[in-house]
Amino acid sequence: HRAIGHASVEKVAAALEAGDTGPAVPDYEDLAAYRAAGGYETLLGLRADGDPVAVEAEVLSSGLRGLGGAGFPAGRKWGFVRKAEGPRYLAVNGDEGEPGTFKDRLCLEARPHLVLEGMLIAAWAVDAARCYFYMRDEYQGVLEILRREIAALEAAGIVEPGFIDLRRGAGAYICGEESAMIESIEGKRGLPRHRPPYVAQAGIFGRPTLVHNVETLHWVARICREGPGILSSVEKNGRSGLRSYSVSGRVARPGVYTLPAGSTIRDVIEAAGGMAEGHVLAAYQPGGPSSGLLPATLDDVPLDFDTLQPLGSFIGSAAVVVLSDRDDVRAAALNMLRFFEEESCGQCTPCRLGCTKAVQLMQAGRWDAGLLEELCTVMEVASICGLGQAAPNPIRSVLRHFPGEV
Ligand code: L3W
Ligand code: SF4
Repeated sequence: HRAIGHASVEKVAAALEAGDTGPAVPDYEDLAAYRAAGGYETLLGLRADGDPVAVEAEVLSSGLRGLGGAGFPAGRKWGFVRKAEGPRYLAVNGDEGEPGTFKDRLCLEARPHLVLEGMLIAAWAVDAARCYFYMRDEYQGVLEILRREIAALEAAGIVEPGFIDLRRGAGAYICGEESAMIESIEGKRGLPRHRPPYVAQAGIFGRPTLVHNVETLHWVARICREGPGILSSVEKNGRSGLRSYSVSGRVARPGVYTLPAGSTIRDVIEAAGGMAEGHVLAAYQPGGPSSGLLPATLDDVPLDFDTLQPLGSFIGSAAVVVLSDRDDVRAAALNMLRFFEEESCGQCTPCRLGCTKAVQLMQAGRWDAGLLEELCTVMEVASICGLGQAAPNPIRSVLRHFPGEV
């Protein structure tokens, strides 16, 4: 993954030098190369004589959980959507906007057809009438790859023209929230919806919709081809499966590292070449700003779904940012709240005004812990969507783990 990431950087530099301002497209596995290695045989075999219920059972037995952040069992969604009356849709959430997350981009820049085959297998399993691929517009190279490869799939007769509808996001973090993404696909402003109904019952244009993150679909294709054991047989610290950690901050080699789900922050740092020279681990963001900050003393906790809950945190989309003794956790938490303030869609008061109020309170010389805690509770319990509900986490984590700093 890292090698491809760096190749992209070099290609961009070379293209700019040559006066080419079009999207820089990294070297990737195209349809011909993917098919030469057996790609799409699984999909075509399943379409010929597969049993969707058996495939769903395989995906469930692998333990695959949604890798956009919430970790909902992937196979269970298929059952909900298939049982609902058609027409049904599938949507791929490629709006990777969580600060520190870049795993989906590298997935698509390396082997886009694994994601596309996973998507088409899932679409077959729920009998979807159309797939909407919602892609972050900032990823211009990825968009170009998808345009080319969707056209190639149509030309090869693997999908009907128009079956895959590629949509571009417009830079709003909130459009990564599944119901806001659906509003955006429908051509409206990306405002999250209330649940229930879940999107599995009423999603795009009110129809049952299966929503999956990019990396989740990459694993669907691999599970169907290589068997559920590729995830379920990997064990570490009592956890099973694999996680793709996007690692940045004070490490020697930032990048995406796919490691056992039971890995600790020490394992992740080791995979990333250790701490950057002259830096000592002081704190880390385990899964995006919504997961807050944890101290270096909590370096033996498996960074997996559920394991961080007792610490008031969660792994989310596994966006690990490593902070050192030269960083200021208070400033980092303020930066996170400024991000939420900027990206709040403004639809509900606890989040819209709560984020602004939190930023004001966090700028005071000394944090008013009682008032901040009251504000956090209101935001957590009364906000419509995950953005407002999780925005208090950086504040609470600093109050809990770094009280001396504030
Ligand atoms: C049918 C039910 N479906 C739940 C479905 C639901 C959704 C999925 C998870 O994500 C995460 C947050 C951060 N019948 C159902 C059902 N579902 N119950 O399961 O749903 P939910 O509500 O638990 O979470 P969510 O709102 O989808 C929130 C993460 O997102 N986050 C940031 C993510 C950033 C990225 C990125 O940059 N790539 O993903 C921010 O908070 O971890 O846990 O499909 O419909 N009874
Ligand atoms: Fe919008 Fe924030 Fe309310 Fe979510 S919690 S609907 S982002 S205002």
